[in-house]
Amino acid sequence: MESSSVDKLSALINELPKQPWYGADLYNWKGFWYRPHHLSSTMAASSNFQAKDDDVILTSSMKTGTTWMKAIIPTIMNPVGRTDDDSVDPLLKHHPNELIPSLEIQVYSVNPHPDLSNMVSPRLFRTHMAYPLLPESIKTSGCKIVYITRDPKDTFVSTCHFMNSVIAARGVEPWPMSEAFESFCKGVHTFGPFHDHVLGYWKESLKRPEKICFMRYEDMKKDPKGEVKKLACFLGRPFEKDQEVEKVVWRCSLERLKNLEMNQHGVDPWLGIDYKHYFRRGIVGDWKNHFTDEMKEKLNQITAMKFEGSGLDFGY
Ligand code: PAP
Repeated sequence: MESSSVDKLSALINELPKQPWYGADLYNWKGFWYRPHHLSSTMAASSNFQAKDDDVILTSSMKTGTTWMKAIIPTIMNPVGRTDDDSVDPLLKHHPNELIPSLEIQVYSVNPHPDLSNMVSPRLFRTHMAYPLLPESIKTSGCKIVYITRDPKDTFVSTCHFMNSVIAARGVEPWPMSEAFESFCKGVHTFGPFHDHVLGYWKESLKRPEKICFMRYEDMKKDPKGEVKKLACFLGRPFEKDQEVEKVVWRCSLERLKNLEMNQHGVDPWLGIDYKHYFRRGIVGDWKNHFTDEMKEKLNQITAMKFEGSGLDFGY
């Protein structure tokens, strides 16, 4: 970026509301919270990305099961995902982050006008952008959006573990869960507020179910085969045989991915984060191991209030 653009961006960022989060600062742009290094690329992607009709865009807030989907969507879309030969599975050599590039973390992180002309269609992308911030062409073209969300209590616990592991590797003291919880309840966390993020996609998915497939982590855990079948139909890649679905579910399972060499020892080159941190317990209800009754009541109440009348709940 030219130095005058960098100066303009720094000036803009300095004007934005700011809050501390896990030893760094978050900035609020158009109602959502960002780390400064994600902000410029998010702005560039939001204004410059041109979607194609056959693109698939995976969207989510943070720690809601995105990595699972980053494995499943390419496996559904790639013909080798359904073959019997496991040795050709791209997941053996690539962490799911590498199979479906992030608009803000990868594609637009260096250049605000990247050349995407060599990408083979159908292109797969992911983003943590909230619905109102999505590039216009994603909303108006024929491309499909897959959104994944999760009970906010488990999302919060997953975020705590992930962020404290990430900052520990940089020598930063862990952020106490009680402080992180207050911040989450106020909606201050990367890509949040969680509830606004979820509602934006939920409401749009009700209006345009053929455009947005709204998925929940809990449904995936309960019936992975059924959910993967539905997703494959939505993406225009229905399965012919039950064995194919079983293959996709197994290849993308936490148990398998967690134990692959690449995911145990690799490092994300864009974020400098060990790949192993993306795979933890993967259970529904881990919040019960961390929450007091007051925390449960408080977050449940916020969720009930925010989602009131929307038809959306996490009643598990
Ligand atoms: P991201 O936002 O950084 O991409 P994301 O993948 O959305 O993170 O969330 C990580 C959670 O998904 C972790 O949950 P936990 O902390 O409660 O354990 C992680 O374990 C879980 N996860 C990752 N891969 C899978 C998978 N293949 N199946 C089920 N859960 C998974």
